[in-house]
Amino acid sequence: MSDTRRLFFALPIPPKTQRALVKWRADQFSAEAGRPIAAANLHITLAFLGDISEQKSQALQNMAARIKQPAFSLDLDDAGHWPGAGVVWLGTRRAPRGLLQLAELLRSQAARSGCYQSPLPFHPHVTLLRGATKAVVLPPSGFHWPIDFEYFALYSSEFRRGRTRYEQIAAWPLIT
Ligand code: 2AM
Repeated sequence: MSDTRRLFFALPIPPKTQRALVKWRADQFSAEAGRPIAAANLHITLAFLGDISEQKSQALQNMAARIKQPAFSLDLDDAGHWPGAGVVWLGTRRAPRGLLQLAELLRSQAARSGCYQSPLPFHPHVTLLRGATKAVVLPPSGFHWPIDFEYFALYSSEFRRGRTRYEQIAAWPLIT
């Protein structure tokens, strides 16, 4: 049996906003646009770690626990489609400095611990639909989903019985 887990650091979307987003998404996208992500799985990835050992996970959690980063808010007011990845996403036109700093710190710690980090620029986003490989009509601009983030977390991702499940392993507060 493998003793590695597929892990990532992320900002969870608060449950109330998850529920509201899922309702809004149903009005904005046709059923053919792509596969909707379950409400409980909506998040913003900060750093993807890949399949890593328990030892490496512990070392990264110890580093995460030492991060002192002020809390921040953002407005989900942007939407886009990456047809190659088949992803329809929500993002923000003005990423808060605190979010970029937190992601940069976690990604550099991950890279130093040997976790491959994509050379593509970090683009904070919430994946709304997967399998969206054909042209998609995006919501007209003018929508706003304001969110206050007060903590970040480490998640495991497991694919079981045809479903992706994320489990929160640990969480750390941002400074308020
Ligand atoms: P995505 O939503 O843009 O697909 C769990 O899989 C999370 O980690 C998802 O948010 C996913 O981003 C991200 N992720 C998965 N594989 C990744 C990779 N190779 N590089 C960066 N992020 C990845």
